[in-house]
Amino acid sequence: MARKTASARGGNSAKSLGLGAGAGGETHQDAAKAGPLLTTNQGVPISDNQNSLRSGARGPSLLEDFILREKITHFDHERIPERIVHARGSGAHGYFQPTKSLARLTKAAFLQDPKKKTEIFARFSTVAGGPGSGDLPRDVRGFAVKFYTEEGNFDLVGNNIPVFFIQDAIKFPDLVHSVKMEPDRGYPQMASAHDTFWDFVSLMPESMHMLTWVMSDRAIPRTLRMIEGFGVHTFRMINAKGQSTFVKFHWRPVLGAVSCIWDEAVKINGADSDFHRRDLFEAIARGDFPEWEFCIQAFDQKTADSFDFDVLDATKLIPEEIVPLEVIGRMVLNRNPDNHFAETEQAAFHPGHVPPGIDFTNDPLLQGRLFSYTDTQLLRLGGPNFHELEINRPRCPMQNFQRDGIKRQHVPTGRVAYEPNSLDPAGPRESAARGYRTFAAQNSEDEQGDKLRQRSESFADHYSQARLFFRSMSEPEQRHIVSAFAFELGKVETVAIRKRMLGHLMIIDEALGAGVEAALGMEGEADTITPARDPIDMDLSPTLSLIKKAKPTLKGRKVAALVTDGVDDGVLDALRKAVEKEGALLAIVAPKIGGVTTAKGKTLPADQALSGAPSVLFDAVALLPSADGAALLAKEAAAVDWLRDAFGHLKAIGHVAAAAPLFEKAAVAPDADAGVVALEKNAQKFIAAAKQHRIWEREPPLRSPG
Ligand code: HDE
Repeated sequence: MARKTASARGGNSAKSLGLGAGAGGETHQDAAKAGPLLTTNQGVPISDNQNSLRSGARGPSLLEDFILREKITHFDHERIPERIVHARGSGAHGYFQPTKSLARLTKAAFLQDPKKKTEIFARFSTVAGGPGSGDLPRDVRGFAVKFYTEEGNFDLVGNNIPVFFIQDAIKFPDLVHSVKMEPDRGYPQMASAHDTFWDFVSLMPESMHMLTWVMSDRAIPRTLRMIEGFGVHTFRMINAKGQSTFVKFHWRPVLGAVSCIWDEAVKINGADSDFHRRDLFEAIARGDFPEWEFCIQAFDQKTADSFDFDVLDATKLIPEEIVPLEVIGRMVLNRNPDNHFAETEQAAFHPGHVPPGIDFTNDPLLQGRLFSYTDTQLLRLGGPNFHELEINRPRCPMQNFQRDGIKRQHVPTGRVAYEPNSLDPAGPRESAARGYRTFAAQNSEDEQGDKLRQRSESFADHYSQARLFFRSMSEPEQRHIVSAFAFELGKVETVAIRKRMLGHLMIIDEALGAGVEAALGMEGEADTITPARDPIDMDLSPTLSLIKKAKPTLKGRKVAALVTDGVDDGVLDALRKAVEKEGALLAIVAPKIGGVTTAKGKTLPADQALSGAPSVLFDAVALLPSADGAALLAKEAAAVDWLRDAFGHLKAIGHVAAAAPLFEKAAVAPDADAGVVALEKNAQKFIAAAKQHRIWEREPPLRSPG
C-alpha cells in the first residue's frame, strides 16, 4: 500500500500546525515567498529546490532530473586545486597612495603623483598548510599586493620575512616537499617541527639566516594587521631617462609589528583557528582600516659593490642602518571581499607582473619565480584566460591579439587577430615610447658568461647575517629563538639531524648553539661543521628587533573585561572610556552569552561567553567580577585558565579587589608585577601597562627555554 506524505495525510506539516513558513517541522521548507526567481545556471525557473524528481514519493530518484544533476555537478566541482604553497590566505581590497612623486627613480605612472590613488588587492597567507589549516602555525606569512595601475597590474608578491631559505629556484620543490606533510603519514599539516624539514635545511647552510627569522617571534604574528612585509629580492626602478636604481621593497604596519608568545599561538589555533582571518575581516567591517607605509631602500651599483654580500642573493638583507628606508606611499585596506572564493582564492599573483618603471635583477630565485607563477595559474584557474577573472582583470584598457582558449569571457569583434595589419587601423599598436622596455644591464660580464650550473662565490657566506639577526635581537627575542629551535628540534626523531643542526647553530652564535643544546639536554653533542666561508661580525642592526623598535600603543588592540552579575558600573565605565580613548576595543566576556546585570541593575550584554573566549584572544585583560561572581568563577576552570594564561602570556591584567579568590585559585598575586594593576582607582596605570603589549620582565621566572 502506498504510504501518504505527511501533508497528504493532513499530518504535522507546518501549515497544518498553523506555523509560519520557516518555523521548521515542514517537509518542504520555504522561508520567504518574495524575492527574485531561483533559476538553474541556464536561467530555467525552479519550482522546487527541496525535493529531487522521484518516481512516487518514496520511489527511486530519476536520472532525468536535470535540476538535481546540474546542482550536484556544480557542487562537486566547487574546489579548484589549492595553491601548492600559500594555500591558506585572507584577502582585502584597498588603495595605495604615494606620499610624494618618485619620478627621480621611476617612470611607473602610479608613483608620480601624491594625489593619485591606485586600487589594490592584498592577500596574506601562511605557506605550509592547506586552505583549511589554522592561522597560527609557526610559519612565514605571504604578503602579496596587486596594484591595478594605469599601466597594467603590478604584483608585489612578498613575505613578512625579508630573506628566503634558498638561493636558487631549482631547490624550491625540495624545500616545499620537506616542510609539507611527510608523504607516507600525511602529517604534520602545517608545521615545520618534523624530521624531513630539518633534514633538508640542515643540509642546506644557505637556509640558516631565514631559519633564525622563522624561529623568531616574526613567524607567529599577533594579527595580519601588524606584520611587516618585504619584496625580498632586489628589484630595479627605471626612470624616464632609462637610469636604473636597485630597490628593496618594505611594508611597515602603522599599528606596529606585534607577535604572539608560542604557547599563546598554540592555544589560539585551538580556540579560534580563523583568528587572523576573522580579525582582519572584523577590523575592516567596523571601519578600523589597516594601513601600511610603503618604503624602499634605494641604492646604486657602487653601493651594491661595497657590501660583503651579493644583492642578488635572496638569503641576504641590507641593514636599514646602512641603507635607510625611504617612505614612498601608504596602503589602506578598506573593503572586505564580497566573496572569498571569487576574489581571495582566485587571485593570481605573479612577480613578473610589472609596469614600465619596475624591473628585475638577476637574482636566480626571482628569475625562477618569473616562470613559476603563470604556470601555476594555468593549472589552478584552468587555462590561459585567468586574467579575465574580475579579481585579476587590469583596471586599465587591456587589448591585444591573443585569442580563444578555455573559458574565454571577452568577445573580440572584427576579422583581424594579428599585427602588423592594415585592415584595422583603429586596432591596438605597440609603442616604443610608452611600452615596457627591459633595462639593458650595463655590467655585460654578468650577462655574457659561459653556460654553466654554478653559483657565484659571492653567495658563499651563509652565517654572517644569521649571526647579525640573532645578535641584534632583544633579550626576550633571543630567548624565544632558542626556545623555538629547541621545540622544533625536540620534535625531530632522528638524532643525527638534531646534531647537524646544532653544529650550524654553533657557527651562527655560540650562545645560541649552547642554549639550544642545553634546552634539548644535548650538551656537547653538536656536530663540527666547517663553513664554506667563515662568518664575519657585522655591525648590529637594532631595527631588526620588533621589541626594540616597538612604540607604546593600544591602538587597534583588543582588551577584554571578564564580568559577572554585580559588576561595578563605575569601574567598567572608566575602563571602557580609557580603552576607547586609546583607539582600542573593549570586549565584554561573561559566564553566559545572555550577559549580566550590573551592580546598578543595568543589563550588560556580553560580546562573548567565557567558554568561547579564552584570554589568548585578547591583548590585555581586566577581571571585574563581583564578590559573589568571583566565588563562582573560582570554581570554573575556564575562568582560572583565563587569568593564568593572561599572566603566562605576559599580558597586562587589571582587576578589582573582589577578584581575589580567582587570583588565589590561579596562583597569581594581585600585585605580582607592574603589569598586574588594581583598577578601582587607576585605569590609567593599567592602560600604561597594556600599551607595553607584554610585560617582558615576567617571563624568565615563568618559562625556561625549551
Ligand atoms: Fe612563491 N609561489 N615561489 N615565493 N609565493 C606561489 O603561486 C615559487 C617565493 C609567495 O597570495 C605559487 O599562485 C617558486 C619567494 C607568496 O596568491 C607558486 C619560488 C617569495 C605567494 C610559487 C617561490 C614567495 C606565493 C603558489 C622559488 C617571497 C602567495 C600559488 C623560486 C618573496 C601569493 C601561486 C598569493 C605563491 C612559486 C619563492 C612568495 C607555485 C618556484 C622567495 C606570497 O607559483
